Amino acid sequence: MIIRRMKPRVRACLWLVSVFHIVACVGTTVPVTVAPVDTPQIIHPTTAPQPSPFIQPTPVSDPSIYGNIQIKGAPEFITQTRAALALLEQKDTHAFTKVQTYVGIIEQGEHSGMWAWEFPPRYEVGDVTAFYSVTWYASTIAHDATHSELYARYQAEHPGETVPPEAFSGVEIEKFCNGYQLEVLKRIGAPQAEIDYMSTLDGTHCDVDKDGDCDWDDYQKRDW
Ligand SMILES: [Ca+2]
Ligand SMILES: [Ca+2]
Repeated sequence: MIIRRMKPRVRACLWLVSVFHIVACVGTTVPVTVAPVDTPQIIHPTTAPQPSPFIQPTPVSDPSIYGNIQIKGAPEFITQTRAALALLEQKDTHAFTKVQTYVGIIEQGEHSGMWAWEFPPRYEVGDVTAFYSVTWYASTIAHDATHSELYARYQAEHPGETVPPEAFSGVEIEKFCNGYQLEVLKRIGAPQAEIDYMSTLDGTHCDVDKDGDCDWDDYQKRDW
């Protein structure tokens, strides 16, 4: 009797449940759970910059700056120096970090030498060295950064003292820097001829006039 008063669809459903033990009827539209109602969102005003409708021009980076290093010279010197620094960055993280720490300026010059006592330390490079090859040039930057590192370390350990030449230059120091340069050449994939040449150096290459020392006369006579 109660069933009779129900809507025909519900009645049929209850009949199906009782006869076939169907646990649910298709068509029962009463929702089991209440659907979540969207709560109104409070939009706070923001001070963040809004996207500009105009495309901002990409700032043109200065090619004479590479990390902490300023490169001074002709455009082709800057290009070559960037290639050498990029090679170190890609293939030899240790050397790249050292170079970025102990060299502030790489400048095209008459000869190649490290002005470790300047602020910032400056690696002057002759064209013979810079344009010999990118691998060779990169290895010389690492070599001369080692001179600068030795200078800076002595200075840090002996505040107020003049750094003696033997702390960062001379035959023994050259041997040390050559050893490091040889490792760098291997790590950056230098040609075997450059690795072999480096292996033959005994640290006396700085004594150009062969009078037993590495002084200003030798620097002036450098053809690299
Ligand atoms: Ca000499
Ligand atoms: Ca001399």
